[in-house]
This record gives sequence, C-alpha cells and structure tokens, in this order.
Amino acid sequence: MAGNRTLAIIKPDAFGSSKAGRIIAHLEAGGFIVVAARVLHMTDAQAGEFYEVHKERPFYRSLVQFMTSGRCMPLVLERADAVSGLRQAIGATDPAEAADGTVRKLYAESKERNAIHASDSDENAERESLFFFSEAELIGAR
Ligand code: FUP
Repeated sequence: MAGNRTLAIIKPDAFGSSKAGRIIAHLEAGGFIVVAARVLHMTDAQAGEFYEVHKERPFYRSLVQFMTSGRCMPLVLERADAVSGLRQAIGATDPAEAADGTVRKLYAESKERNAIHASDSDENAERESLFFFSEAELIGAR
C-alpha cells in the first residue's frame, strides 16, 4: 500500500521571493496536511549529501550551489497516496513542461530554480524526512 507521507522542500528561489505561504496554501487546498516544518540555510555538505544520487550528473555542482544560495523550507506532508499525489501537484521538473495549475507551473523560474522538491518514492520519502527531522518530531506528529 502506498504511504501517506512525503517530503517536500520549498527551494531557495521560492522561499527567498516570499512564495512559501502561497505554495503551502496551494498544497493544503490539494488535501495535504503539514505535519513537520522547518526553515534552514543548507550547508554545502548538507545539500551535497541530500542530492548524492545526482553526484555524477553534469548539473550536480550547480544544483548544490543553488540549494545553498538561501533559506529553504523542508516539509513533511500527509495525505492518502502522498508521494504520487505530491509529484502530480508539483508538475514536471521543467516549469515549461509542467501542467497548468501545478506548483512549478505557477511558481518556478527554470528547470533548476524550480521552486519545490518532492520525494519520488516511499523509501526516499522516509530517508529524506529523517534527513531533516528527528524520529521524535515525526512520531510526535502522528
Ligand atoms: P525532480 O524529481 O522533478 O525534482 O527532478 P530530478 O530528480 O530529475 O532532479 C532533481 C533536481 O535537479 C531538479 F529539481 C532540478 C535539478 N536538475 C537540473 O538542474 N537540471 C536537469 O537537467 C535536471 C535536474
């Protein structure tokens, strides 16, 4: 059965231009509940580790640089079919290809500065949630 939690990050482009409130409202209107949230300015080591799966990709250094360029906002979100539901709500990686009404279509600047991250599997949702939040914060939110 698909899990009911996923991890989102409102990225520095969107957080830094005061779009976090609108993005959270959009997700809440789509049925998501925020069960954990924080604001942080990631270090190079943190962003490098978070995106380790992309280490060999040509955009890795630039992505890490962007993700450390300002504050971001990790969120644990709850809803039925959370992972696929959030992927659908945020839209394609490149906002030019994202469907109308998706977060990236509405708020992203470019394929790299694309406003929001969302976990792509239940396994990654758990790993990424524990990257930013303690077990106690996540258990306490249930
Ligand atoms: P997504 O799952 O839609 O966030 O996209 P990916 O996991 O493929 O990529 C992770 C992040 O790397 C994207 F959000 C933005 C960045 N990226 C680029 O900067 N250039 C690319 O060609 C692909 C991804």
